[in-house]
This record gives sequence, structure tokens and C-alpha cells, in this order.
Amino acid sequence: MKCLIIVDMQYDFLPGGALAVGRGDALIPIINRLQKDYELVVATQDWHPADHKSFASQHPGKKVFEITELNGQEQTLWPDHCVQGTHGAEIHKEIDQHQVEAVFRKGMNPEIDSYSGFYDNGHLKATGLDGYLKDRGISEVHVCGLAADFCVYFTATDALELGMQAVILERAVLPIDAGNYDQLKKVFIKKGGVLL
Ligand code: VGL
Ligand code: ZN
Repeated sequence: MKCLIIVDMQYDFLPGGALAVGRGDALIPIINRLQKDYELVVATQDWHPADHKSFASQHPGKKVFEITELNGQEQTLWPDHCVQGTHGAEIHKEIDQHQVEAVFRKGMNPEIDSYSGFYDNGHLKATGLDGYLKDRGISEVHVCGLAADFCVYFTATDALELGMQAVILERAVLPIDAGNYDQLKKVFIKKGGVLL
């Protein structure tokens, strides 16, 4: 059984948003057309408290996109984005959610970032997505959405490590940094992932 995971198609990652991925809105009709080919469709939602430590605003003197250390881990500092309850945190209204059975939120712990839909970046806490998919008999996940080089990549990689087949749908993802994504694709393939 195959599941489509729609990653973080929220206003803040789309043109006009706080951490916009260029032309991200072009993915909306593509993702809507894809859904009918899957037995199960779920989504993820980046859902940060206003004082999340991945925000550059929480580190006086540091700049957006600067790389720093957060509780022993490398951390890119982001503009404030996907703050709980704000418009920017909502999934875009044109994403068809008729088939979306569950939305897995992530990034609530202010002390740690959470790119994957399965775990925070330290693998300290699971979101429940793994158990949900296994309960539903899913052995293969196809991942689409934003951003290709962060939440899409880490979601797909965790799926592999959890014993599922994992596919990144190349026509339905876009990266924040294309060079970074090119490198990560090689790593993903080495780990047994598929680009389709
Ligand atoms: C994401 C950076 C920070 C993503 C989320 O959805 O790829 N990127 N938070
Ligand atoms: Zn985030």
C-alpha cells in the first residue's frame, strides 16, 4: 500500500510568505492531481511556538540563514515562520484536503527543530506518523511539497530508515537551496531512496 505525504504546503513557504520557496505555488495543482493515485494521503504542518529557537530573532546578534549550534546540533537560523495560529502556518486553501486523512504537526518544542514528519531533528520524540502508516498497512511512501532540501528530504530519509520504500516526487517538490538539494539527492539514492 502506497501513501502520499504532502509536506508543509503552508502560506509561509509559498510566495509572499516568511520563508517562501520560489514558485512553490506551482506545486499546488500538481499535488492536487497526484492524490487520486494513492490509497492514503496525509500531510505535515510546521507548527512553531513564537519563541522557537530555530528563529534568528531568538538569537540577538545572529542573522537569518546563519548556521549556529542549538543544544549540540547544527542549526540553520530561519526567519520567524509557521507560528502556531497565524495565517502563515495554515495549509494553503487551494490544497485539496478531501483525501487528507491526517495532518501531523511538528516543531512545537522550542528547543529543537523538526524537519522530518516522523521525528524532531534529534530523534528524541516521534510524531506518531510511523505507527499510523504501519497500522494502515503502508509499505511505500511518496513525498511531495516543501522544502525539498529540508522537510521533504528528512521525511523521505526517515521513512527509509523505518523500513519503508521511499520516493521523492521530483516534479512536486522545490528546494530552498538548489545546490544543497543536489547533494542531498545523491545521499538519498545511496541510502536506497528513489527519485521519480
Ligand atoms: C522547513 C525550514 C524550517 C521545511 C521548515 O518545511 O522544509 N524548512 N522549517
Ligand atoms: Zn520550521
